[in-house]
Amino acid sequence: MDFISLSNLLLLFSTQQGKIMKRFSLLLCSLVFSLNCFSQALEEHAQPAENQDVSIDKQYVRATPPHAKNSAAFLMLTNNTDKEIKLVAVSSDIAERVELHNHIKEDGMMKMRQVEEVTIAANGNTSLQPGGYHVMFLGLKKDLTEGENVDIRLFFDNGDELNIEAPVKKINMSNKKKHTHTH
Ligand SMILES: [Cu+2]
Repeated sequence: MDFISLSNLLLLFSTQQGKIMKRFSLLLCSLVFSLNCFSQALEEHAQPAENQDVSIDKQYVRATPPHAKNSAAFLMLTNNTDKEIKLVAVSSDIAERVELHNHIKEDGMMKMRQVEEVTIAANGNTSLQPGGYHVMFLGLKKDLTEGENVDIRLFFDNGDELNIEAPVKKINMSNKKKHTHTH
């Protein structure tokens, strides 16, 4: 680890919560002291997978045709705690606005609606997927081409913030005609 990445790490960790600081000192412990020290500390501080309350996977962003105004991101949220956690906001540089949306059936039509939050049950998971919850990008600043990555920041009601990188993928939108977008 060179000096720059170490100082970046320090900067990153100094903005996170105490729990992560504990993780970091744990990491230092393993570097400075013996493996024995590390395994002992690990038992004391045993935490859920991925060292965080919510883990994210299967994330991707829908590729767009040229000059498209909107797109969406999909992912799976897993709650590693025994308390309910809510996803309350999302941000990204790629669009003017980023909102949480759901699809609802109204008058026999599927429509998109903005929602305040997406709940992840204790020790459960919630999928954001086509036809259901999604992260909506409104007013895209550029075309989204397959193979690119999009930086997305997720905010949770427990104060946690997660940065993820989501690959841009083409999605079969064969049922697109049935959807009406209302904002
Ligand atoms: Cu939407």
